[in-house]
Formats: sequence, C-alpha cells, structure tokens
Amino acid sequence: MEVSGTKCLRESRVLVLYTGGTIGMKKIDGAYHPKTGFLQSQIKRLPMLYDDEFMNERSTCEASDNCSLEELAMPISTHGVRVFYYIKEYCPIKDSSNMTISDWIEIALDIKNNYDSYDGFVVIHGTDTMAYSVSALSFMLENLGKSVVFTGSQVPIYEQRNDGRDNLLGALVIAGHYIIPEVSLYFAGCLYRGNRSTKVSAGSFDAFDSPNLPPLVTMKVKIEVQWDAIFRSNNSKKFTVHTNMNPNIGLLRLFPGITAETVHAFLKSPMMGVVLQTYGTGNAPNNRDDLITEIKKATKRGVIIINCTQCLHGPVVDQYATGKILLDAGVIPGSDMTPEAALTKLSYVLGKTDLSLNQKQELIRNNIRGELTVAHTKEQFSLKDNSFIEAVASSLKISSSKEMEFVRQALLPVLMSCAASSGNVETLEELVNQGADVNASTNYDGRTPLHIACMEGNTEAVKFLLEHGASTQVKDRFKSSPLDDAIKFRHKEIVKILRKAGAHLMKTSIETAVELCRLAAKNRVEDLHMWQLANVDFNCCDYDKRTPLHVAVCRNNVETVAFLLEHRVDPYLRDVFG
Ligand code: ASN
Repeated sequence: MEVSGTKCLRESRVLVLYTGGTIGMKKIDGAYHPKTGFLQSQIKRLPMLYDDEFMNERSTCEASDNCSLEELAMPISTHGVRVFYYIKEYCPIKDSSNMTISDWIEIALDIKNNYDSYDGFVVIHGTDTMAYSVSALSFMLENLGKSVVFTGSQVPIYEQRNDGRDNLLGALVIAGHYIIPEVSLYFAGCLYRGNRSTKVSAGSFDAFDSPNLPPLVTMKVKIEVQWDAIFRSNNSKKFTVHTNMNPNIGLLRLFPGITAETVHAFLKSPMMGVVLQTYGTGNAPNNRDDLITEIKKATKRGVIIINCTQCLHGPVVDQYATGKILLDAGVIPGSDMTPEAALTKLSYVLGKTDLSLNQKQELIRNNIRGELTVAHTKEQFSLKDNSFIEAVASSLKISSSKEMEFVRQALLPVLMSCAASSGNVETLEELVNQGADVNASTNYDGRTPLHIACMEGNTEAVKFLLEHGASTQVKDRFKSSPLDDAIKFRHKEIVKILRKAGAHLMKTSIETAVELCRLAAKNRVEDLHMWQLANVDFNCCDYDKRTPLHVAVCRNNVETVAFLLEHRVDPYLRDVFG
C-alpha cells in the first residue's frame, strides 16, 4: 500500500521492549512516575512514529499473524522501508535506578525468545543506568546477528519540548533499516556502541557519550553509518544468550587517603571481581604498601581486579611506576574500557563457571565485543601498500587521500564479490585484511558476498565469510537471504552450515506457502527436500489456506505426497473451500 507518495520497497518488523524510564513517565504531584500504557497512547498521536491513515486503511487480515502485541506502523521512510513495530511493555515499567541483574536477564530472554520473528530490536530504558544495562546485554547476547538498540529520553514524550520523540524515531529507523549486529545506544542523533557509552549529562539532551570510540552512526541530513567500525562476531555460531551473571562484583574508586581497612572490607569474600578506578593512565600510590598488600592478597585469592581510569578519555597504559605497581600486584589493565563495561564484563565472565581462573582472566584482557582497544604491535596495514588499488588510482590520476578513499570504497566490495563468486578464500582474506566490509553489497540489488558464495555453492568461502562477521539476515532487493539462495541453487552443505550459524527462513508464511505449492505442483521433491533442511513448516497455507499437500494430491504427484507425509504434514488441514 502506498500512502505518502513514497513507494514501499521493503517492510521490516521491530520488537520494542519497553522497560521504563522518563520517556513514558507522567508528572504527578511534581515528580515523574512511570505510567502503564501511557507511552503507547502518546506514540499514536505522533505522525512520524505512527501512520494513522495507513493503519486505518490496513485491514485486520493484512495485519501480521501470530503476534499478540498491537501492530504499529511508521510512515514509509525515504529509503522506501515501512517499519512495523510492536511494543512489549514490562510489568512493572521502572525508573532505571531500580534495575537489577534480573532485569537484564529478562531483556536478554525476550530477545532470545523473539529472535527469529523480528528484524531488529529496540529497548526503551531509563537513562540513569542505561550504560550498565546496554553494556551487560552486549556481553550476554553471544554471536548477535541483528540490531539491538537501546534508547530513552531526558524529558517525557508528552511534554511539548522533549527528546523522546526523536530518540525513539532514530532507534526505530536504525533497527528497522540496518543490520548493525551490536547492542548499541541511540541518543541525540548518534548511535554509540553500547559498551563504550556512558551517561555524561544529567541536564542536557546530549546525555550520552562514547569517549573512546566515535559514534557508529550519525543522523544528519543523511544517515552516516561507519560500516568499517561495526563490531562483527564470528557468525558461524548460532545466536545464544548467557544468563548466568555473577552478582559478586564491585566498583572501587581510589581517592587520596583511602584507608587499607576500606580496601580490605571491600575486597573480602564473597567479592569475586572488582573494577578499580585509578588515577590518570591507571596509577595508584606506590608509597602505600598497606594498600598494595590488600590488593595483592585479593588477586592471590583469585579475585579478578581490572584497572580502569577515572578519566573519561584515554586508556590505562603502563607508563609510570605508580601504574606498574598494580600490574605487579596482579591487577589486569582495562585499556580504555568504561567502568560500566568493565563491571558487567566481570559479571559475565565470572558467570562462565566452566572456565578456569586463567581462562577468565584471558577473556577480561581480550576484546570480546568491541569494548576495549587492544594495542597493536604490528604496524597497521595501509591502503597505500595495496598495489592494485594504487594502480587503479594512478590510472585515474588520483592523488588526494580523499579521492583514494573513494576508489577504495568503490573497489573493495566489487573485489569481494568476485572472490566470493570464484570461491577464492585467500583473496577474501587479503581483502578483509585491507579493511573490506564482509557485508558490503556491490550493486543495486543489494547482494552481499555471502549471497553470492551461497548461490555459487562455494562452501569454503561461505565458512570464511561467516567466521568474519557476514550477516545471515541480509535480504537483497528481491527479499532473498543467503539461505534462500542456497536452497534455490540446491547447495545442501551450505544450507546446513547456515542453519548451524543460526540462519532462519525470513519470508512470511504465506510467501513460503506459495513457493512450496509451486514446487508441489511440479513434483519437485529434491527442492522440497532443500526446504526441509532449512526447517520449513510444510503445514503453511497459501491465500486459500491450501497447503503443498493439497496441491500435490490434486496433481496426483505421488512422490511429493509421500515426501510431505513423511515430514509431519497434517493431512486433515482444510482449505477455504472446506
Ligand atoms: N530516572 C530516569 C530513569 O533512569 C531518568 C531518565 O530516564 N531520563 O529511569
């Protein structure tokens, strides 16, 4: 349906988990209080968030099936995308000062239980402890392949001047348009990596900052996404949720004159992990044996202590004797991690009870979700070293670094696609080392290297791309995912690899049924077998509620009937004609 004059090229579905926060609060007796049902009623009054005309014209049978939450639709965006969203309001909705670890677990489980049904997720959360929750979720959601965007506001959405409207709008646009497979935070025009962000202002609309990493997305006249900066996990593993968070963690801020008794009391059992907030580049007094003795005793007992600076910007480095003393006492340097990230990482790592103390310390030291910058010993590769691109640039008479970057951006995706198409893993690897984006689509049709490798049946290239963060959820212009391509071109092994990596069918059940009925009509058992490997439900129905079995029986396609009955098809389903 086309209402605003912009053509709808694509639809997407976003689940909104509304946990609370100022955005949906109401002033009662001079103080803001969470108010059940209030946010959704306010949203429906805002045309940029709710397309009233479209919703009135949309008949109920068009509305999405199997969802108990009310469907809300945004107007079609300038990118031609209609975002449908569904708000799950928590009970009770909370001021975020009241959040606990069990709330993080509830959010994580909601994402897990709805993962396959939505294209992206928005979490509406109070700002006060948002940096803790967003950091915690970034660790708890393992091998994430979809966008999870936290947002909230400083002023409730019903007030005349508020930031809630734009923040929610931006978060929905990002979750509904882009696959940024991170737990991120959207506020005041910027999308930050969640575990890099921190609340920096109580009184400004620019409440958040990501002091040691530039924003991943900035909403200007154009939406600018820093694709190179997006953190990508090894996508050859299925998305999972880790919920065993350890509560025995703490934050200890050093101050001049802190007593050894305070430190002793803080570090004693059951404390298992501590973020020690130190001075400057990670310094602590080196004339205080009493303090260092307490710290040493704790690390010897197996308490994991991370050194994070009290400064907003810059990392912990071992530049001074006052910093080295902590290293010698068994404290792990936290690089440029925020205290929120370090604390929640401790809770996550300590919850991995099957790991040894050494393995836990190793995880703390390493970058696991883009939360810290690891110092590179090797010199970074520079595009200038790349003779091929340099040759193209010189033949085009390009000299400035800006123009050179332009050539790079144009060529790398093309080269990636060629390598994916010929299955040349070595070239893929070289290109990725040169900064090529594994998810960049090469052409107008929005097809990624993974689409191409799946279509061509290049198993090793598929494995490589998944291991380097290729997304299984991308759809091309024809709504096809890499899994659809592997099915269509009958690459069994690749379908299995994609399934193992968590890929799932993304077409609606009617679209799927129409395709399956077509195959059933043509007695294409081999193709139906491919769909079966992808875990399709053969009981799905087309517009007349006819299943593939109806069609196969009508056409007397005995092999297809036998195949379908073998695969748990219900022979008693009735179509609209009874
Ligand atoms: N106290 C509120 C909260 O964190 C602050 C806000 O959302 N702006 O829930």
